[in-house]
Amino acid sequence: MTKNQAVLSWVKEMTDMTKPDRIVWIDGSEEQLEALRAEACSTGEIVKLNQELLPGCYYHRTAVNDVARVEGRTFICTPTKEEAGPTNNWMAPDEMYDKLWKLYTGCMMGRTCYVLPYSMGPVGSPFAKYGIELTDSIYVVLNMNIMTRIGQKVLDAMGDDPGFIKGLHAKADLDEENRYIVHFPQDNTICSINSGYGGNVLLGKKCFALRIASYLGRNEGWMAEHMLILGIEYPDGDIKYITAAFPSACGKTNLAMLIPPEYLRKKGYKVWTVGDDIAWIRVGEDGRLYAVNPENGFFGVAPGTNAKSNPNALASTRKDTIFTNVVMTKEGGVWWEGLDKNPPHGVNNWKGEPWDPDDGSKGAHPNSRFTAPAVNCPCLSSEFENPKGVPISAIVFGGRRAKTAPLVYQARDWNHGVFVGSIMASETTAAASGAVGVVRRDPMAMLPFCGYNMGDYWQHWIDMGKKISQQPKIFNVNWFRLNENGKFMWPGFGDNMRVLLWILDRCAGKVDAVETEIGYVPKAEDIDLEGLDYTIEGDQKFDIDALKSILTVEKDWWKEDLESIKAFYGKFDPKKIPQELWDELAKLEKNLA
Ligand code: GTP
Ligand code: SPV
Ligand code: MN
Repeated sequence: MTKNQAVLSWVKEMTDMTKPDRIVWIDGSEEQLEALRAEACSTGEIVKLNQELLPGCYYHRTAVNDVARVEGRTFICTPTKEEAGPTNNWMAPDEMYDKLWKLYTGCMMGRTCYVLPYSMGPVGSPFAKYGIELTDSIYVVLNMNIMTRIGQKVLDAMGDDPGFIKGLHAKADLDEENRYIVHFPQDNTICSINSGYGGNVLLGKKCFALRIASYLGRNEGWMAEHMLILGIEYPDGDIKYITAAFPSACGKTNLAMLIPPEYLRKKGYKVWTVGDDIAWIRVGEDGRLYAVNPENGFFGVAPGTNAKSNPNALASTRKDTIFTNVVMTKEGGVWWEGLDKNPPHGVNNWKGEPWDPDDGSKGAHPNSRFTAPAVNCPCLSSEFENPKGVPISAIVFGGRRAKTAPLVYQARDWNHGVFVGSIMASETTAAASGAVGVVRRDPMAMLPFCGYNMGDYWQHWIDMGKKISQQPKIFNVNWFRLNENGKFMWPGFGDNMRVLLWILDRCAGKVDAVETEIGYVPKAEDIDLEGLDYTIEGDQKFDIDALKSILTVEKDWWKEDLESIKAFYGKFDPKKIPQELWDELAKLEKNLA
């Protein structure tokens, strides 16, 4: 399928080591994929769902110990520890290769190795980057077929270029103790072993499009970010684009596909999805920032997705979708917590055990996922395939904070915006293994995804700012403020549009704001509450007073935060943190004094 010597010799070297019984090159043809689906069905790896309800859809259960990204076992193996920085796990490349090569030796015996050429970004576009993933999992091949562009066309576009990203994935024994997700940025290489879960094994996604790409981006003068991309269409047809970085399971897919409140829809407002998880960003000829989505599908959180919260995501999953760790119904349909109020009875939970929905246990894993083709999305942007990307008016950071962070605030300028991104914090979620609900610093939502020293990454942000003659404005949002009883104060979901419109009004210089210690906060009356009908709990309706309370900057909470920010910055070699950010920290401290 290719004459590319670098590809051929690497495939030979890796398969000589892993010793599969068979090597199958994936050409991307529907016949080949269909044969793989049939084979995976025959072994029980996937289950064909009811084709009348869900045409082209399949069901998969992962091993019970393998349901989320494993940050503790994810490594960035740069030549020195300093290049990986204090927020990444590190091991010397030689030592790590040694360890991995031992684990890989013979691990595909009795199995088939699939050689999967894939493209991040539209094939042939000047911004696309190509990879080859070797994997012994049909589930991985089928997911990558949805999430990326795969097959012969990618090899053709690669030609003789040796600069592809090498990815080796083996399920091995799914042994947690020997599970490794390892990146060698200097070698363009990713190694994944002993896992079969999404972000650990779909190597185009977090491993390539964020960790390796962030490293490439710094060297080549562009950015790889954990960001959704959406367009807001005004009644006059003008479309403005926003990117937003929220940590895992903090609302990117939902925001990317939001449906505006009815009064705005009636006026002609629309929202278009360009991407829901990753943005590759470059400076265009006109000095503006342009973003492309390197992916071709959505690997979305299932729980909480329903006809009201995210009808576009739900519609995207009605055909040609793979469901992982949800509940399969007797009819061969799917269910998860938050889909509707009628859990199926007499079926098994995501683990395959008999499950009683009335005993309070969950049927679907909290990090259960759908893998849906982007083309299924009813609000997919017509710019989705545009190789030049879309021009960005605003960059939004955000996290899941019960308190402290107000609903929205605006940074004073680019450097302050980089500071706002660098001090992002969020409560941990089920998207990664470990405790849930613990506040941790997660700069730019990249803590688990930055492929080099986070201090150098911040410097790259500062440097990019100097190259952009028309800088986007930078904001921070928090949809997750809780009241004393632990209830969400802000309605969220489609109503987030009200905040996005304020953000775009600020970008257009159409609305004033209040300057506070942390940046610009809206005047409550400038966030349009028309038609909003949300009850926080009991008889507490959301109104302008509730809005005011979540727009308030509580100095005492921020003083606490300041201490935690200083402790976080304190983990770095002070010289690694750009002086601009030290200056912003000093300003914040002075403002809060
Ligand atoms: P990853 O795919 O892990 O990167 O997650 P994501 O950032 O795309 O998060 P997603 O949109 O899938 O949302 C995760 C969870 O947050 C779901 O359970 C949603 O129902 C919930 N959620 C999303 N948006 C909102 C919101 O505006 N308000 C509230 N209260 N919950 C939200
Ligand atoms: C995330 O955790 O941010 C995800 C899911 O988008 S995974 O692909 O597992 O990383
Ligand atoms: Mn994500």
